[in-house]
Amino acid sequence: MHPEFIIVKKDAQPHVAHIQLNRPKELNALNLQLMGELRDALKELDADDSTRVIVLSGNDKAFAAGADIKQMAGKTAIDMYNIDQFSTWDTIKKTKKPIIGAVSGFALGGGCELAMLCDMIVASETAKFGQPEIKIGVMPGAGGTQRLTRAVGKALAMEMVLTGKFISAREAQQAGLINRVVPVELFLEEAFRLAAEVAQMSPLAVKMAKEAVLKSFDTTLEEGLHFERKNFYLLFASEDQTEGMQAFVEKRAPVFKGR
Ligand code: CO8
Repeated sequence: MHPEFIIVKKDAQPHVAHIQLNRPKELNALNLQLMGELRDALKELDADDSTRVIVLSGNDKAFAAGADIKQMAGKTAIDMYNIDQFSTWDTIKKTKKPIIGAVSGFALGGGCELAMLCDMIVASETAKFGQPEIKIGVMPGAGGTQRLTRAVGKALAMEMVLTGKFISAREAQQAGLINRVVPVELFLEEAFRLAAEVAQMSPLAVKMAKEAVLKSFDTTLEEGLHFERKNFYLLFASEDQTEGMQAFVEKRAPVFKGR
């Protein structure tokens, strides 16, 4: 089945896939179908050996302006419970390969939360990040109170969540929410440049390193260090470790295979 609300290019660049959110008239509002399509595409790319890194973008005007308010407006608490849309988010969160968010324009509500599910974020100068749910009588539900607070600290997170204030790409970078800001005509190019850099590394080491960095968000330092050490040891069972170290000794570029 072809997705309707996303565009997937598996080999947008060697070893780099591109998923573009594609509901431009609705500013890429995240309805249930779009989120299901995104989940399925990420699952497929995660299982595909030729893909090492995934770039997730919207368009120049919007990464995503949030969950689809029109779809949610008439729902009851029991409807929301039964729809269980967060199981989709939980599956997306389990993607092992790195996802680079390429954000331009609005990244609001669920859109900001989706950007924060990415492992790195490249933003255009026009990007605006915000959790405006408070203005429509609710609050963030897909990690906005947790990931935002961990990224930017309590003071700014509380202000954004309680007032719905947007922050610019520059403010987001200063606060530690995103990796870099570039002119709007370059944001995709820069995201792909970063993706290409990561795609040159051992894909096994990249996945295990991502897993270990994310572990730091929900465990103690001692347990996190223990987890890191296990993954570190495990990589010594890979051909990529032999190749990487041999290549260093032989003063040549390594050829990693993900084994
Ligand atoms: N849901 C549905 N439709 C939307 C959304 C949205 N979140 N955002 C924009 N649209 C639609 C508009 O209704 C409009 O459609 P139409 O032309 O048919 O009226 C079209 O997109 C263009 O929007 P605007 O005319 O409003 O464009 P502006 O440039 O004037 O304004 C804004 C842009 C400021 C982004 C404005 O559209 C806006 O405030 N949007 C809503 C932002 C928001 O509140 N987001 C949070 C939503 S709640 C949420 O995300 C909860 C997350 C919970 C978990 C996630 C589960 C998936």
